Amino acid sequence: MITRTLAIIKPDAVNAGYTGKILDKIIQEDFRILGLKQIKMSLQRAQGFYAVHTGKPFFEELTQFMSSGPCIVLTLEKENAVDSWREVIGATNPEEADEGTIRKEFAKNVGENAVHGSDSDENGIQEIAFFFSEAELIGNK
Ligand code: FUP
Repeated sequence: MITRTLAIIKPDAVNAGYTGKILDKIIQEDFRILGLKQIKMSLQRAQGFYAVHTGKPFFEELTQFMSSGPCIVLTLEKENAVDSWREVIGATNPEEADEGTIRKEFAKNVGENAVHGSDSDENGIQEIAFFFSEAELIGNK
């Protein structure tokens, strides 16, 4: 089934100049880009996006980091988009990520790990709506 996932190029990767290489990978892997924009989240917005992690030991560091600089947020569409994108990005901790994955290549550590991907179709729909209005999602059929 053709589904959607949210993807984020995180501040570490944007600041390091990896945006072009990561976008190229997205295109090479045949994802259809329905939406793409650069944003800078306030701390409050980052806390809202990661609300599911509230109270976890890494929450403070994570939300500070995600609001520290620019992110590129994308809505991607593909057959089985969530799993497909998670395969391309690799494990949360780059030390555990497979060769050839984005996190293996570009992530610094488990906290500053270059990219985000939704973890289910339902969460993907919610996360996309967190950043994009319907009018901002443009197909290229
Ligand atoms: P993922 O779905 O791979 O992005 O991973 P999680 O949803 O488990 O975690 C979300 C973010 O929290 C990670 F991208 C980075 C941060 N995190 C840490 O900093 N330390 C951890 O031990 C786990 C997650």
